[in-house]
Amino acid sequence: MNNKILTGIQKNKAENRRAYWVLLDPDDFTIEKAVETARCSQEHGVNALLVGGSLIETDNFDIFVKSLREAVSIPVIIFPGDSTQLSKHASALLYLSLISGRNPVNLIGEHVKAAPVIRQYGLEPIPTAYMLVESGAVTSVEFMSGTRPLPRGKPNIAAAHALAAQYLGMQMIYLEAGSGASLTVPPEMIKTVRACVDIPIIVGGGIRDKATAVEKLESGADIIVTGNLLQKENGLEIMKEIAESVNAWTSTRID
Ligand code: 1GP
Repeated sequence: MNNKILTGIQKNKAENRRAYWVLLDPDDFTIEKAVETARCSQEHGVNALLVGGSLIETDNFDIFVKSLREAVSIPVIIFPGDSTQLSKHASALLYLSLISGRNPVNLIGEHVKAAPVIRQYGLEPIPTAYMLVESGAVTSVEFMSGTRPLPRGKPNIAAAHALAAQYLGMQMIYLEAGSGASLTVPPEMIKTVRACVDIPIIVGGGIRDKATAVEKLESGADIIVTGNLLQKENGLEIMKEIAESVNAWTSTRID
């Protein structure tokens, strides 16, 4: 099985480099605008693009991914809300299991539906433990999955989930506050998870400025994700600042 993208992520982590990924939801962009944003992201030092959403209302997923892939050389990775969000044009797919919840559909059901298509497309699936963290209001992921998020004041519960995921063989942890979250993943939770797993940690949800992104890096995140930021008036400027900080990251790991 092809594992080029995961190998690259692991190599980055081994060399103590951090990464910045930008999420493009096909419902939020025309293809032209997405292509322009993708080029600009690459130019400013974004390391990969994610494509997906909890609920996608447009029917252009495949062409959206294909257009981005043709426009940029950084990886275009599917971040699927369900098994319908697949494209043979993607560089890889986050094979997300929503382990913070207890809904079998998001733990294994959608994976079974997607598996034959992933094989047929020759897509690289990256087994990723997706952990939804309480963030002040009901998020799309919480509502759509019918699961409860992890309590934000209980980092030990998050750490136990992450450790279980690592023991099960998952290759990455995604700590998710939810798109547009009012509260981001707490630094204490990232630190506690970092202290007990070796696999790369992605942190996203509600990151809208450089200081917050840096706080996540300092806590031990390997990869920062922003999505909604680009909908802000000065979103591109802030994206540039975050990319600079992430790419300039040199401090010693805290774990
Ligand atoms: C959502 O983590 C991503 O899945 C990004 O969240 O849109 O709040 O940046 P934002």
